[in-house]
Amino acid sequence: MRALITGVSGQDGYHMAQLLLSSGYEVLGLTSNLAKASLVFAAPSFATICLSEFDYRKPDEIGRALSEFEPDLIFNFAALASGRGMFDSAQEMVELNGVFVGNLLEAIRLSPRNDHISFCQASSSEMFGNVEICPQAEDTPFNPKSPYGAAKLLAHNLVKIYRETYGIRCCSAVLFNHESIRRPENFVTRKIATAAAKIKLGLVGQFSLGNLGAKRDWGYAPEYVQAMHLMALAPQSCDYIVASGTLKSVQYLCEVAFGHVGLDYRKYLKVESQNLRPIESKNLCGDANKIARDLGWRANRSIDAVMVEMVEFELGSAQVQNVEPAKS
Ligand code: G4F
Repeated sequence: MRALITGVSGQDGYHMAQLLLSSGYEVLGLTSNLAKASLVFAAPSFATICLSEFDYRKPDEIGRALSEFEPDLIFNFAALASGRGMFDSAQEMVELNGVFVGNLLEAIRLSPRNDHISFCQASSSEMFGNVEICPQAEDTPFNPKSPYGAAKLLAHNLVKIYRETYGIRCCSAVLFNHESIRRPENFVTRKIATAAAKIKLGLVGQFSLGNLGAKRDWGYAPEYVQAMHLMALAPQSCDYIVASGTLKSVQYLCEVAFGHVGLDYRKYLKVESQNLRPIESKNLCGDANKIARDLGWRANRSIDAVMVEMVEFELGSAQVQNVEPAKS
């Protein structure tokens, strides 16, 4: 089997590549930054991944990639994300997170192999915005509050339209927050884990966050790509909520991470307005019963365990970076 992954060097692209390669797939990873992707996949375990530089603004390129590589499965993680950046450049956001998915679906529709392709889109809980209904299920109405959420909703709707109108095998996974050691530095879990490790090692004296009271439904990224893999293989294409069903605050994550290294986060934290959002999506908590019923998927690893794993990883990385170079 052949799988194509867009946005391959991001957190989810990385975990999906790892899952598929270990399951025997041939994998083509598309990236807008080949140098970065080559570093990400430099480990010997990734020797067989094929990486290709890709311009997401050129609609023809995706058609060419489909006809040259002939994938059976396609996973789209190419997206501008995130953090406060959910409110940056609405135009770029709509082009990459929305219009590109339209181009991808159109390329699948026009492919002579379209019967053999199954496509899974990484949708987002940000599409719900500030919802009254909690938890959110597949039939909860969307009401995005950020350009990021609005662009993801465009893509989500296009997937549904191509499935229902043209019979394309395509689905969207409505992913709630999911974390791992591959999270980029601008996300709150990574910020907290790095701060706990560096403060413990005496490398920095303080750290800054925004809204400590913000609550999210946090899960473990490697499990969430497993859910998408199951969805892409399912005989019936269908959208699913992929979530843990548990709400925790940013403050709670600080307590877990700093508690793990025996520190009180309150002594080191500065709340800074630059980390606050113009609007905060609220009550984002997913009801993942449908995917549990249909495909047997459930979130297992708690965010507490994920935070501990992230702190341990950061302790290891910070120590390696601070080892004195050997004297010749
Ligand atoms: O870690 P975050 O930046 O993730 P966010 O914005 O929720 O986005 C992630 O989850 C979405 C799914 O719901 C995905 F669509 C998206 O691609 C991405 O995976 O922020 C989480 C929470 C927010 O409530 C934010 O206000 O943490 C709060 N927060 C508090 N202080 C902070 C900070 N977030 C960041 N990034 N930095 C802070 O200093």
